[in-house]
Amino acid sequence: MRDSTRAIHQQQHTYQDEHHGAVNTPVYLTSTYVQKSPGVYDIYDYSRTANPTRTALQQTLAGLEGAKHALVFSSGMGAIQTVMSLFDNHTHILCIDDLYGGTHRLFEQVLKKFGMRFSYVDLSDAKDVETAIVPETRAIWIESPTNPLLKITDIKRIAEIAKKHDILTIVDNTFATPFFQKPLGLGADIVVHSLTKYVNGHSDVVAGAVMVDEDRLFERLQFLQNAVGAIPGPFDCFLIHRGIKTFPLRMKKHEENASRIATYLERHKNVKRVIYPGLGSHPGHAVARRQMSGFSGMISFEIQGNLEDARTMLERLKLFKLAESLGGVMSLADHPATMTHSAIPRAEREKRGISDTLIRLSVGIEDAEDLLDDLDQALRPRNA
Ligand code: P1T
Repeated sequence: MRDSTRAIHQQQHTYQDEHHGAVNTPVYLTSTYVQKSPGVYDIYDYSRTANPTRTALQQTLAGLEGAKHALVFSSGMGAIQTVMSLFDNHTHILCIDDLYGGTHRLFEQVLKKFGMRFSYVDLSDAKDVETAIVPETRAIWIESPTNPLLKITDIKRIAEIAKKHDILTIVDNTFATPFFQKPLGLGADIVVHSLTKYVNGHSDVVAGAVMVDEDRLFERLQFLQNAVGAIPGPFDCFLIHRGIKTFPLRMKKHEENASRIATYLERHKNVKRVIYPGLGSHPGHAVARRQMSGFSGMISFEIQGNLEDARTMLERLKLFKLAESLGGVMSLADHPATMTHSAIPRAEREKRGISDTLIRLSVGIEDAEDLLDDLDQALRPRNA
């Protein structure tokens, strides 16, 4: 089955309603299940451990990611925290030097307290990666494209280095989505997602996922999912599963619109630089072409001027809603320095290139002409 078919049909393969012939997996609003005898039951005993609505979603996600196993969580951060619970307190994690602000906050302000160490390097140079690996390194943490600077990492090459050192490659695939990129096929060991974004796609659920191929790793993560307990409710699972039916269709439109808008911005005189992996000017364009089947719907750009110019432009937008998050059908605009990445100290933020004039767009699936009109009126000079 191809992705567009799988998005619609997978759940009938996972769940067959023998009583009523329902075409969708019902919402099993139950916290517990009757046992035949103490400790004797078929599959389900308690809904933190497993729930049929969740199981059906997990199997569809595994199918889309090309993974053997998937687990879903109450948020992307819940998924990431659970993955980090695989490691002990002496662990060092080597990370790409541009990460979602919340992931950086979890690493620096929570996990460091328990003795874990993190370093941040530009993964584009293999030499830098090799020298940054220390005896305590247990994993390399990649986002590709990154949030918010859309840096591209050659996942296959990093996974080869990681294997040589017997450490895990973990990829946060939220921005690319399984529709455009399948990191397990490139050698990664673990893929994480914020399902809140493109996969659910309607800005009405917060959830996350972890996908793996290896059985032993899956068993350890399944144990941790139950032990930590960051699980989504059945209704959220139902909504995500419903969203997935149009996921491939939506991704094509997100990309088509983003590509037009990136080209428009690149020509605009009030725009200093545009970052979109689909543009020939992006330093990671060749790698992105190789490892992705499309460039997704996120664009970052710097406008001419200062913080006030950025603020004015963002306040003028009408269709693009000024809001955190991304990946929904509705276009959103974000100011990373004061919104999604404000938890990163200013000096570090600026060193990485998250300036006061950086704007991040999550391009939705509206008519591209309307989105271009909105950007056009917002980008006029501040006193015009
Ligand atoms: O919000 P949550 O579902 O917990 O997902 C966290 C997360 C993980 N990984 C990436 C790459 C992310 O972008 C996010 C969440 N990001 C935003 C809310 C944002 O606006 O960037």
